[in-house]
Amino acid sequence: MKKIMTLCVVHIHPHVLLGMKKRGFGMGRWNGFGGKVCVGEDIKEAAERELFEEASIRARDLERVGVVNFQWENKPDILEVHIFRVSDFTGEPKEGEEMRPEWFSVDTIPFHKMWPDDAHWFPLFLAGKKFRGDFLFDEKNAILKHSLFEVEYI
Ligand code: 6OG
Repeated sequence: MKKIMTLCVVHIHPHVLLGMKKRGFGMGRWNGFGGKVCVGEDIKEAAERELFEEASIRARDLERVGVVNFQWENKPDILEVHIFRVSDFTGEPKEGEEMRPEWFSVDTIPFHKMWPDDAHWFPLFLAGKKFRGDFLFDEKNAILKHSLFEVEYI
């Protein structure tokens, strides 16, 4: 089954805002803010809602820049994650039940404490490119196979 998800990375150069996931899927990793798309909302609305729920900020400028599919060996689910760049927002990032937000310099992004796919697509993201990709993981969340390419339109 395919699950549509969102992921917002706030990028105000030379910094990005990431959140430490405190519970559930991806716990203990830094990531952007996002989650599942609910019935009755479009993907962008879901991205805005999740950003507010997890970081207490409202996107003023967000653009979809990537779509990446994640799959695990011997598992039927496909996560189709829509990645957004947030270049302007209102409010102050605040810790919530799920995420602890923190600013990082683009030179010191903590890839060793992030999903392993991030080291692949973040350079494209930071360079302002649009991209599509597919990643296959094993049961220990190591990448078995991947493809990633830049696109003009997303
Ligand atoms: P909840 O389950 O908390 O949403 N997500 C991933 N993000 C990255 N960078 N890499 C992955 O590789 C990911 N798999 C899922 C999508 C989970 C959040 O985690 C993202 C959502 O923003 C496997 O509702």
